[in-house]
Amino acid sequence: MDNCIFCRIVAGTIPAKIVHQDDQVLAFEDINAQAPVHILVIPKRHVAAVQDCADGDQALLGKLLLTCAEVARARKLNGSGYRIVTNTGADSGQTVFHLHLHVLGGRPMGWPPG
Ligand code: IU
Repeated sequence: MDNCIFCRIVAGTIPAKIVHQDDQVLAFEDINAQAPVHILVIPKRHVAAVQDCADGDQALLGKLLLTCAEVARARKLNGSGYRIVTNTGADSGQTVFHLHLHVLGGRPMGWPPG
């Protein structure tokens, strides 16, 4: 989608600090990090949010989670722990309507989130 900022990052027309990618998923540093480690993991194909996924997206959704675990492992977060978050819709605070999983770590997290 031409007007989607994350699709532009996938296309390479907007720069990002990419930490991992394959044919289906892309992981890059969040531009406004909320923790010492803050990485976004997205599908390369445009999907607005998890609520827009269907049965046929099961493998992709699993891959996104496994990619989160992989990037967290690469940042040595396994011992201390980390958080995986996906905001869905306006009330959640979603601001970019291309599905993304936040991987946050490197500091203790509070609960419940704000
Ligand atoms: P949210 O869950 O939709 O609120 O998260 C969007 C995230 O995308 C947020 O943490 C932004 O800092 C981040 N982001 C980015 O990394 N690069 C961008 O060009 C834009 C947003 I726009």
